[in-house]
Amino acid sequence: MTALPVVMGVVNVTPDSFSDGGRYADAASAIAHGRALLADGADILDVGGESTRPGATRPLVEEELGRVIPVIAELAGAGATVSVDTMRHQVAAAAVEAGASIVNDVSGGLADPEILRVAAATGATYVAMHWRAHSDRMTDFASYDGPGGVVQAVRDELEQRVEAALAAGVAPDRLVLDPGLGFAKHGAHNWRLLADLAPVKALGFPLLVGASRKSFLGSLLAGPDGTPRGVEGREDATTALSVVLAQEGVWGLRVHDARATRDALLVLAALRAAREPTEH
Ligand code: PMM
Repeated sequence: MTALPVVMGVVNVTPDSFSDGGRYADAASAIAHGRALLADGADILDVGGESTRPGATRPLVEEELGRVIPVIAELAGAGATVSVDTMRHQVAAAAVEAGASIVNDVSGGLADPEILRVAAATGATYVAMHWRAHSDRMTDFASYDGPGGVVQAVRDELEQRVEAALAAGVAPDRLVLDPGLGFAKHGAHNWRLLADLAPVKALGFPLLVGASRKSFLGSLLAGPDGTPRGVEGREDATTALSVVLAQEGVWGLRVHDARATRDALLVLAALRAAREPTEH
C-alpha cells in the first residue's frame, strides 16, 4: 500500500498571485496564514515571493528575498517544515540558511541553473517542475504536437531536468518531480497529464502535484454563460482531485486549503485501516 501524500500548504507572499492575490503580502499576515495552514493539517509550508500567474512580471531578487526570508525564518524557527518556491539560486540559498529544507523550483533549473548547485550543496530536497518559459510568455509555448503529446513531452523534458539535477550533485533521494499543471499548458493538457501520470511516475521519483484552484478547474466549473468559476469556488473540485491523486500514489499535494485535503486524506486513511484484517 502506498503511503498517503504529504500536504503542502501554499503561503504566497505576493501582491499578485492568481489564487490568493495580495491577501498575505506582508510578513505578519503570511506568517499567520502559515500557522493557520499548520493547524489545518499541512505537513509542509511552501513560501513563495514571485507570482507565476499567467502574464505575471518578475520581482527583483531583492524584493523576492525581502518577501520570503522573514516569513521562512519565523515559520521554520517555530518548527515547521518549510519549502521555498523560487527559481533563483540567491533566494534558494538564503531560504535554506533561514531554515527551509525544500527548494521548490517551478522551472526545474531552467530559469537559473545555478540553483541546482545550491540544492546539491545544501542537501535540500529539490522539486523540479515541468516548465518551458516565464509566465509572461508561457502560453506561447503551450503546444505539444509530438508523438505521445503532452504526456510524453512532459516526461521527456522532466527526464532532462533529472539529468541536470543529478549532474549538479543533487542526491537521487532528494529529488521530487512535478508535472507543472497550468505552466505552458492549456486545460486539455492538464487533464491529459492527470489522466496519465504513469510515464512521469515511471521516471522513478516521488511526484508533487499542484492542481489547487487552477484555472482549468474554473473552466470545468463554468456557469451556463461560460464564465469560469472564481478561485474561491474551486475548492471542492480541488479536494476531489486530492483524493484521486492520493489513490494514484503521489508523494505530495500542493494546496491552498490544507483542511479540505487533510480531511479527505483522513477519510482515505480510515477506509484503508478498516480494510486491514483485524486481530480478533
Ligand atoms: N503552482 C504554482 C506555484 N508553484 N510549485 C509546484 N511545485 N507546483 C505547482 O503546480 C505550482 C508551484 C502556481 O500556483 P499559485 O499561484 O497558487 O501558487
